Amino acid sequence: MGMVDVKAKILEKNYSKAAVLRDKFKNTCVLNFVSSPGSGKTSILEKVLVMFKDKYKLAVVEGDQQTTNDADRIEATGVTAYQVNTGRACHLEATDVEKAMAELGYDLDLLIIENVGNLVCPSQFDLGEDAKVIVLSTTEGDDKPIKYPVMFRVGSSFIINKTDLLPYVEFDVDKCIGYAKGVNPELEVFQASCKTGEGLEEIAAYIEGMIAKKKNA
Ligand SMILES: Nc1nc2c(ncn2[C@@H]2O[C@H](COP(=O)(O)OP(=O)(O)OP(=O)(O)O)[C@@H](O)[C@H]2O)c(=O)[nH]1
Ligand SMILES: [Mg+2]
Repeated sequence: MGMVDVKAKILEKNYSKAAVLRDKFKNTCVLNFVSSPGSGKTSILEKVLVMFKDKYKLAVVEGDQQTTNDADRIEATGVTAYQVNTGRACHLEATDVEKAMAELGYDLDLLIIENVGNLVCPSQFDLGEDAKVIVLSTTEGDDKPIKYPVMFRVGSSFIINKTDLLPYVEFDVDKCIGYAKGVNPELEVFQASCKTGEGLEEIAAYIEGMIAKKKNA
């Protein structure tokens, strides 16, 4: 089997596993957070999920190559988290989520999956989610949406994080949003700062809307 065939087989197998997961997530809103390393995925979750923990049944699956740092950070806020270590792999696969769910159980209103920090590979692996939430921080360059268009095409929403750093970096927010919308006009865009709290209420409202949409589907 050639490399292309091997890759196609892996993706095909992942796709059917994800379909099984999606079936089991009938009553659970599932959001897959994707970004480069360090854009602030865990920071956003730490700030937003505390608003939900007494209101919804929720859990987080954390994907990193190594350490339980992110799951520990989430658990410290009182939200249940399950850490997956992917070792050499640069993305989570449906089978990782399946294993996590065996621990967490499917009786959830909201499941957040924080993918491995990587703007490329996670775009190809369906995890049974309702939406991919892309995070990009202002230190990464405003042209990322056109350099990594595959991810922006498959994403549903886009958070520009670390707006508190805008005075110190060359990052044109309007240009970045223009690029992102050029790739995917449907993207819902948010601007946020985990330092100042800007935009976090709007992100919380978006997630609550997604939970309600899933319940009423
Ligand atoms: N100035 C500033 N720093 C931030 C903000 N959000 C996160 N950070 C910092 O950015 C660094 C990375 O944040 P994380 O939340 O760990 O990022 P992540 O996307 O979860 O990282 P990985 O899981 O490794 O991909 C930390 O030092 C955070 O304190 C922000 O809005 N403003
Ligand atoms: Mg993280």
